[in-house]
Amino acid sequence: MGNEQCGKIEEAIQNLSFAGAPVSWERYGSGHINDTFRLICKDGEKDRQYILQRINHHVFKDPVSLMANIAGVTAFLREKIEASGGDSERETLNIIKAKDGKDYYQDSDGNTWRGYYFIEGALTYDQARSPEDLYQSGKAFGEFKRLLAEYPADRLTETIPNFHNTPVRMNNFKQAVAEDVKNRAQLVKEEIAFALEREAECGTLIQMLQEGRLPLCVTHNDTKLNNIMLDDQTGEAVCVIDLDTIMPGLSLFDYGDAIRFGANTAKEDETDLSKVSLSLPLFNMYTRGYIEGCRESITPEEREMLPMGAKLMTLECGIRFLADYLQGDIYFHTARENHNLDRARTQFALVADMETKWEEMKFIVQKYK
Ligand code: ADP
Ligand code: GN1
Ligand code: MG
Repeated sequence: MGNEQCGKIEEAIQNLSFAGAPVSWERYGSGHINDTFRLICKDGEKDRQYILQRINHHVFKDPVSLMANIAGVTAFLREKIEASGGDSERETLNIIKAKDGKDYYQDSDGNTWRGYYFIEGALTYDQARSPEDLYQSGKAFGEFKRLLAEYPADRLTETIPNFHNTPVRMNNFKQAVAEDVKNRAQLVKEEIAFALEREAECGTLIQMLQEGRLPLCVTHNDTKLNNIMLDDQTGEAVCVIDLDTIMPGLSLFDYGDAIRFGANTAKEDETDLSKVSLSLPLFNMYTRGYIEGCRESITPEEREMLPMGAKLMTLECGIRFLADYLQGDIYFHTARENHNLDRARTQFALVADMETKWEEMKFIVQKYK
């Protein structure tokens, strides 16, 4: 894709402190919410790359607090990385300041833009190339939990309240079914029934939190494989990215969302549902990496509930996609007709497959102490 106008992109580039002269930019990545660009600047003889993003303010209503969350967490991680002799330019996101010293730039249309140093020599993947990718990402998200265990969670603003509150998501879904603004509910009766049959389970984890049986942690909340940068040479996880939804939450949200996306044998929007299944080797490797990364920061009850985390995050994502389909595709970026419906169907197929593999999943999570 060539250079593309996106709102006030040139205004944003002028107002963020990128080194050198901007030469070109292109859309980058496969996220469903923000607009991401790779920007190239010429700095003397050197070409410098940056990430430039426009934050979706329909989804993130308070981008200023969101950026304060990211600035706080990345500063905290930077100190930890440097104290252990790591490379803080690669192992955490580094914000490019705006020319007025802020961590973002708000354009004259009210859009919020941010820049990051481009992490060189590493890439993200929409699907695992091998179980090792899952091991690496599990370890990185486990370490992320462990490192942030000491982060003062009261400094974080809840960027999207009730983000992984599955019962609330279920209620929103039921409302979308009842309102049926696009008259689509009749087309997806089976999918709606599939979700409603599982309503009683939705509150399992939130209830355990309320009873004090699961701890509230600092969580990432969007732990897709494509939110981990893997080193081109070694294949090792370099950096956890996409920090927009860092909030207090349950570790099971992070673990579960990663399994939902990374341990699926098919893509999130695959239309051939016979390709969708939970890969037990991928599930096994992510679990091993995650428990290793968490070390002592994971409790026995958290570990025991890992399969439920995987199932509920998959079900929840499915009902979010289906609700968006019913509402006329207003939340997630879509690239084709029925895109959200296709996504919902893969999630439900994956839930159904997890139900058949439940005993194996339970066995695997108990293997790693
Ligand atoms: P979204 O919220 O749209 O998923 P991300 O922050 O995950 O946005 O960025 C989209 C993609 O851009 C990522 O999957 C990754 O490939 C790439 N990316 C993001 N940040 C960086 C960075 N600092 N360096 C290099 N690539 C990055
Ligand atoms: C969105 O922005 P992206 O693509 O990383 C969504 C996640 C979903 C995911 C499904 C803020 O993530 O919650 O799990 O799509 N992010 C937000 O792929 O809603
Ligand atoms: Mg992302």
